[in-house]
Amino acid sequence: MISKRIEEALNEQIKEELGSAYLYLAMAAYFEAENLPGMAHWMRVQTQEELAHAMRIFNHLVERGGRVKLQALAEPAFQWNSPLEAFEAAYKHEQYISERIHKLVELARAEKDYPAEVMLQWFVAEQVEEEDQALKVVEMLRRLGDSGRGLLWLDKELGKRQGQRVGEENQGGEE
Ligand code: OFO
Repeated sequence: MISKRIEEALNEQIKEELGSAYLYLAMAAYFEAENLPGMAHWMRVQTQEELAHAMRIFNHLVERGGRVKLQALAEPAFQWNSPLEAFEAAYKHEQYISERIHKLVELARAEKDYPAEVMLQWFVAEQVEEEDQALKVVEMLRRLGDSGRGLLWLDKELGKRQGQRVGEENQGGEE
């Protein structure tokens, strides 16, 4: 069984992961509107990853006899002034999520919930990668400055990101 405190905290984190998916989906829509398909692709892959993160916690709760309670999501931003501003926001968001994960690990330790702690260790490592990925793009965009050609090159590069894209599941299949 799982304690009420951990159950609540994990439910809160499911909301945060779904909120991350919502934010990146909004960014995907922004990049689509800006005619930057590579960046939109990057954000669609990121959205799918966030959904998988939420489901990891969802499944953990189910396996532990906890109850999943989904919560309302805040409306994400709609517009950014530049690709740099969007990726800076993504980086900042990942730093925020890392802090939350670290707090959850502390809580799991305090409650002596070792299964939750082990499950959360995966997220600790994942967050290092999440921050690194976003920061790398921020740094490249800063280096490119106002170069339009540079932006198109980077868009192509980001379009090569591996992974499943959100919205791709039913392509060619039945609804
Ligand atoms: Fe779930 O890692 Fe990003 O937010």
